[in-house]
Amino acid sequence: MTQTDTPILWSFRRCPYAMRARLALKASGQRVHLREILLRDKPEPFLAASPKGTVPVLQLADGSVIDESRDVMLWALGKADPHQWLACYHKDKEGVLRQLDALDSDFKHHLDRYKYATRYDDVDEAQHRDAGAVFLQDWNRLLGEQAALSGEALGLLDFATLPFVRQFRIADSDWFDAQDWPHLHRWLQDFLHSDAFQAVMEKYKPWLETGEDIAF
Ligand SMILES: N[C@@H](CCC(=O)N[C@@H](CS)C(=O)NCC(=O)O)C(=O)O
Repeated sequence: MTQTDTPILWSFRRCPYAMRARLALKASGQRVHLREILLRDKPEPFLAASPKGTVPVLQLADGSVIDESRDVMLWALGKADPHQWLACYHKDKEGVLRQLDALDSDFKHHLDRYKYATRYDDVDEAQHRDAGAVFLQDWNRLLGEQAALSGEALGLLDFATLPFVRQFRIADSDWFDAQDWPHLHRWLQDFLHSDAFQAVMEKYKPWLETGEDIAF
């Protein structure tokens, strides 16, 4: 791939959607030029590529733009999938998309209102924590029955979900760690200590400050 063929990834380190995109890009071996942004100071070229202004955004050399994290994952893994992350998707596409929908809508809804309760008017933090916990409990049960959410091995569903479970834990790690979710705790901790996670969590200065693309 020549330099000019390399896609541009607009990203924000702490965003769980951007994390799942970076995880899939790394797993696929697909190289990109990463541009770190700050959500409070979005660069013009980023907004020009995708006016909705959410990260991640992948800008391809042919001018097309992918601005949904799951589509970035599917694009990268569609190019190369050496660890068979898409096995679950090939087996049951509808089922996987349904689970991603529930994660990105219902679970995220409760996560936001639990973790960032002060940003909302009149939300009951504990109620949203408990509603999120219903998902976590279910994932713990599943992880007691099989090695991964995706089936016998970690795959698309796991790496799409893990960054959000990490966020849920960060809201109150003492409470989270005290829950009787042994399989979920092991699954999350293995991820947090994995080379795969470390590799996508390096800190970069914002592109607006440096003007430099990061070879990612
Ligand atoms: N559905 C989008 C959601 C992406 C998203 O909401 N990202 C957040 C950051 S975690 C964002 O960019 N928010 C815009 C803002 O805060 O201005 C996706 O899956 O890519």
